[in-house]
Amino acid sequence: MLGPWRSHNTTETRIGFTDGSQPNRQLHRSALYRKITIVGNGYSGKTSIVAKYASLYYPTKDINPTQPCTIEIPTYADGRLLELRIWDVHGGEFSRLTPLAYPNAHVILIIFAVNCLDSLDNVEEKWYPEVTHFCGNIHIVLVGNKIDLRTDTCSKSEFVSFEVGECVARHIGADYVECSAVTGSGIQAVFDMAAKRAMESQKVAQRHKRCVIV
Ligand SMILES: Nc1nc2c(ncn2[C@@H]2O[C@H](COP(=O)(O)OP(=O)(O)O)[C@@H](O)[C@H]2O)c(=O)[nH]1
Ligand SMILES: [Mg+2]
Repeated sequence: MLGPWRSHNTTETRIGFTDGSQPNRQLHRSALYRKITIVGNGYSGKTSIVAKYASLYYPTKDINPTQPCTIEIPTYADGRLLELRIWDVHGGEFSRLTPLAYPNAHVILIIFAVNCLDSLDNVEEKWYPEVTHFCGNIHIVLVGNKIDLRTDTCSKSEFVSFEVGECVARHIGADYVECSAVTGSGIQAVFDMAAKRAMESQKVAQRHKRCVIV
């Protein structure tokens, strides 16, 4: 079983094994590094998705939404750590960080909320053009979030179906995954897909400084 083993700062989550053993130092030094950038309409659940994923590995850690979140996971292949640096692109007062989030990304997650048709419309009208502008031909994973609301009988929203989400994904050449940051359903699958696509990227892995001063 995986579990927390060390953390450096408020945004960094490192995991090891619940029996208390720590990853081999030599292997740690040769950790693989991949950058995942997350975009999408405000309120679609980007920050919640990152927080939920981090909580699977380090349940008590707070995520600082102004900084990238780093999660290290042991890879299945050879026990080396895969360091996922996750950039959650913010709107509003933090939008000036957006240009920092795109360079050297290995995979992009575009998030929309299945209870918000506008957020899906913006996938093709805003986010896909912006991503291709900054990143060219990069792997994209389209993520339909808030699927828990589909079963909410009080909700009066019109929902995006799996088929429609998948169709938009096909249109922009992306993979399609659905999740709920509230229940955790599908969260692991989102990042498994992201990590898989990031590992397929031929781009040379370039590390960035660990802190962003805003
Ligand atoms: N029901 C439901 N609410 C969610 C889900 N993910 C996020 N939210 C809520 O949606 C709101 C916006 O989430 P946030 O992560 O801040 O969105 P961001 O602006 O894209 O980062 C918050 O009130 C969250 O609690 C989800 O999967 N299901
Ligand atoms: Mg946010």
